[in-house]
Amino acid sequence: MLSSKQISEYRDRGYLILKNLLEKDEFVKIEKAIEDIEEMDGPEFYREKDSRKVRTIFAPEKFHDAIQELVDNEKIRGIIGQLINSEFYLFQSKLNSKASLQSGVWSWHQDFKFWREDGMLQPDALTLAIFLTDVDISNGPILAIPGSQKYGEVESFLNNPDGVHDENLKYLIKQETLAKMVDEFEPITPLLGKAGDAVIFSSNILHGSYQNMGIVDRKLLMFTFNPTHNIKEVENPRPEYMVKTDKRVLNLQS
Ligand SMILES: O=C(O)CCC(=O)C(=O)O
Repeated sequence: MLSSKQISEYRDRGYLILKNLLEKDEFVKIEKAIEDIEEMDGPEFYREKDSRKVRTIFAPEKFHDAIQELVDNEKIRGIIGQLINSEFYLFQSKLNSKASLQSGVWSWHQDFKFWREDGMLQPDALTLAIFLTDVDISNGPILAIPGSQKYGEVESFLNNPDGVHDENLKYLIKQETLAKMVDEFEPITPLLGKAGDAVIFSSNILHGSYQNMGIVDRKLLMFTFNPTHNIKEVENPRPEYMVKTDKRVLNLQS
C-alpha cells in the first residue's frame, strides 16, 4: 500500500515511481506472456511507420491470462484505490514498446485532451506504467513536467485530425507553451527505473518521449484506470480495444 508521503508526492508532482512493483516470479510470467503476444497480430497492433516494429498493442489482456491477472492483482487494485477515491474501472490498456534504434517519438501531450473526446468528463483518470525492461535516459523514457497536471488544459493546436495515437499526434503544443510550463513548474524530468518498477501518472500531466537511442528495447505495460462516474457516451466511439465500455469495478472490497 502507499504511504501518505507517496500519496502527497503523487498529488503534488503528478507522478509516482513505485520500486519493485512486480515480484520476480510475477515479472518472469509477464515477460513470457508479452513475448507470446508479440508473435500475434490483429487490429490491436500498431507498428512504427518506418521500421514496422511494434509501437503499441492495445488490450494485451485479451491475448494472455497473465495480463488479465495483473489487472485483477490485489496489490495493484489497492494502490489505485488509494489514489482514486471512488469506484474505478479499466479504461484503456496497452503495451507501448520502443525498439532499440527503431522507434518513433511521442510528442508532448496531456492524455485527458484525447480522452475527453472519448467521453471522459474530468482529468481524474491515472495510468500505471509497469517497466518491463530497464528504462534509462538512453532508451526513450517518458519525460514529464512535474506539477504540470495542476495547470489544467495546456494550449495546443490541431495537427493531424486522424492522429489519435500514432506518431503524428492529433494535437501538438508550441515550443513557447512548453517553455512556459517548464518556467512555471519544474524542469523536464525523465521517469526512470528498473524492470519490475512502475510509474503512476496523472491524465493531465504534460509528457512525451523521444526515440530509443540505446541498446535495450523499452517496454511499458500501461493500464489506465478511470472513476466509473467519469465517462459519458459519445457519438463515434473508438473501438472497444482502445476505449473500454465494460465498467467492471476493480476496487477492493472494504
Ligand atoms: O510510450 C511512451 O513513451 C509514451 C506514451 C504516452 O505518452 C501515452 O501513451 O500517453
